[in-house]
Parts: sequence; structure tokens; C-alpha cells
Amino acid sequence: MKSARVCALISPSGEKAARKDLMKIASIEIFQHGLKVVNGPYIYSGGTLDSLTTYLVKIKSDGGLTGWGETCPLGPTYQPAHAAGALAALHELAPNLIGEPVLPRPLMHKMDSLLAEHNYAKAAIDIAVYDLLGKALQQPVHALLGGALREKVPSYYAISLLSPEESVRIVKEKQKEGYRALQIKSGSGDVRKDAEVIRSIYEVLAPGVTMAVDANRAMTTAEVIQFSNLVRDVPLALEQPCNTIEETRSLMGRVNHPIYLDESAVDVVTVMTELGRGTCDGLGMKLTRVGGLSSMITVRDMAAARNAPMSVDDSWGGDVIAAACVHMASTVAPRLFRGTWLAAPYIEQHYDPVNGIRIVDGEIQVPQAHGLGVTPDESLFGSPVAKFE
Ligand code: 0XW
Ligand code: MG
Repeated sequence: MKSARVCALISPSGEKAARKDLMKIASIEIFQHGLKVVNGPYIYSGGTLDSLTTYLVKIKSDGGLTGWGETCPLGPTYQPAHAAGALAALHELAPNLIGEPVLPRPLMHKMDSLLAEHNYAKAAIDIAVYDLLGKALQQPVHALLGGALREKVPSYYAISLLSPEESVRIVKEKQKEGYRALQIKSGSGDVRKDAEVIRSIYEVLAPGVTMAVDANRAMTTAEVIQFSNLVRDVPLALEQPCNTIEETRSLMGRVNHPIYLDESAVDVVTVMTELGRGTCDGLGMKLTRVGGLSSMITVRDMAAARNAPMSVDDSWGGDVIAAACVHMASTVAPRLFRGTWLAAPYIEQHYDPVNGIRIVDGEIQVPQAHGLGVTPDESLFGSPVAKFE
């Protein structure tokens, strides 16, 4: 297929002709898909997950190319995002994007003019646009993000809120599978129990394996200080220990461990401000939380300027969001990259049976095909819940 001309180098006189040539959005379809949690339980301080609803966005260009995006909130309490909210926001946005050029910045500008915030919904559109652009330019998405720095990226495994014995069993299993980074869910409400889990894990932690303790906002500042003292000799990072940035700021200089922001890192300006203030030493970044790949480029470059480690993953979802995370992850400086968590181990089947995004020996192969490099089997999702054209 002749690759559609996405945008010609235009002189003022050629402006009209070139805009006529821009690839435009011809239709947007929204699919709802249930993701039962398998190989669970998945337990964190915000609760135990047994199923989630994800939304997939399929954008078709006037030239007949297709791009996919996805957003899957981790239930309604992990952060201010929920499945019904994603659908409502997409209904608000999609009909007004038909006929718009397939270009990330003008589209984000248009979406921001239509709906404030709601990054987690805008992200699905943004990701689909990069998939489409990549196909039109015959390049993998990572090339549109500046270019991959490696062909594989490390994953990390999140161990649920469990007993010391069960946690140790899983740590040993995941280290055997090749994981070099672990996230331990914490924030049970009893810091001594939380510390006991960490100490038990530390005894079996293999050389070179890193550990982040993620309370998902459940600890008070007092509990964080007590916990950090109880495990002061254990090399670990405290991920999003408290609920708010103000609480986290108050911990500066009062704990023995580096602090990584996750849920509180809600947008580019927050990342810029808190990195600049020294509130955090690193980041746990979710692609949809900040609005998709376009915004994550800025977050990535700010974190690099501050020499701050970061992860690139998302709250949940299948091959489409996984692919988007991995493309972005591959462009983060390896020295600063904490890993990409995938929901894949907890999802029954890949959207793309052939090129689905998989973790092998603790690593994820970066797709090299055009666009995201995954082609969902649409029959998995049933009929679209909405179509705009
Ligand atoms: C471990 N994750 C990346 C997956 C879950 O969505 C929660 C998240 C985290 O870091 O909290
Ligand atoms: Mg986290």
C-alpha cells in the first residue's frame, strides 16, 4: 500500500496543498473488553482484583490504515480514574476528532480544548495515533519517540500483599524466571508485619536484584518513618508510600530510603515540580495517567535531566497498552530504567496471538514492526460499544 503522505515539508504557498495531503481520521471505534484476573490473587493495599474492564480505541485513517489504543484503569480507587469515566470521556472526545489530521500534538491540543484533564482517556487516542503514524511512515513507534536504545527491556514483578512465607516462595520463583527487579506490595496497616515481609525477602534476594516497596498510598508519614527505620539496612526504594504529595514532601530527610512517586505523578507539571523540589528520587510512571506517549516523552526527558530512575508501565490492560509501554520504555536510558510491569501474567489470552507482548526470562522484546507491532484479533472484543465516522 502506498504509504500515505503524513505531512509534506510545506512552504506558506504550499500550506493548503500539504494540509490536504495530511492523513486524517475517518472513524473511531470504542470496544469494551472484560479482563478476568487469572493466576491471582492480585492484592494490594487498595484491595484484591478479580476482574477489570478495559477500553480499546480503533482509529481508521482516510487512507484505510488502522491504529489501536487502550486504557484500563485499575478499578475506581487506585487513582482518580475508572472504566465508566474512560468511556464517557471517549464519547465526549471521539465525535469531534473525525476529519482531524493524524498528528499527536494537534490532536492533543484539540482534545484539551474539548475536555479538561481525563488524561487516561486521551491517552488511548494518543496511543492509537502513534500506531497509525508508525504504519503510515513504516516505522516502529519507538522511532517516533526518538528511537530505541536497546532491543529488549527488563520487566519487574509485583508481589502481592502476602505472608512472609508466601512472599519468599514467589521471590525465589520469579528470580528463577529471570526477573532482576521486584516490587513488593506493602501498606497492610501493620508496619512490623510489613517489615517482617521485607526482611524475609531480603534474606533470599539474589545479588543484583532490586526491590521497591509499594504501599500504593496506604501509609501515614509516621508509618513510613517507622517502617524505614525497621528495615534501615535493607537497600530498597519506597514507592508512593503516602497518599499526597504534601505528605511525601514532609518525609524528605526523615527516612533512610529513596522515595519514588507513582500515583501522585499525575501529569507533566507535577513531575517537573516535584523532581525540581527534590520531593522524590525517582518515578513509577503510568502511560495513561499522564495522557499517553506524547506527554511521556516530556516526563522521560525531565527524569533524564534530573538523573532520576523511572519505570514505564500502566495500571492494567492487554497487548495494546503493553506494546505502547514497551516502545516508550526502550527509549529510556538503561541506567535510569526501573522496568516495565505487564498485566500479561494475569490475563487469560493475548489480543495478538502471534506478536502479543510477552515476558521471557524477565525481559520483554521491543517490537520492530511498523506502528505498535501488535494487531488485535478484533473478534475477541465483540461489536464496538460506539462508532463515530
Ligand atoms: C504494579 N503496578 C504497575 C501494576 C498495578 O497497576 C499497580 C501498579 C503500581 O506500581 O502500583
Ligand atoms: Mg506503584
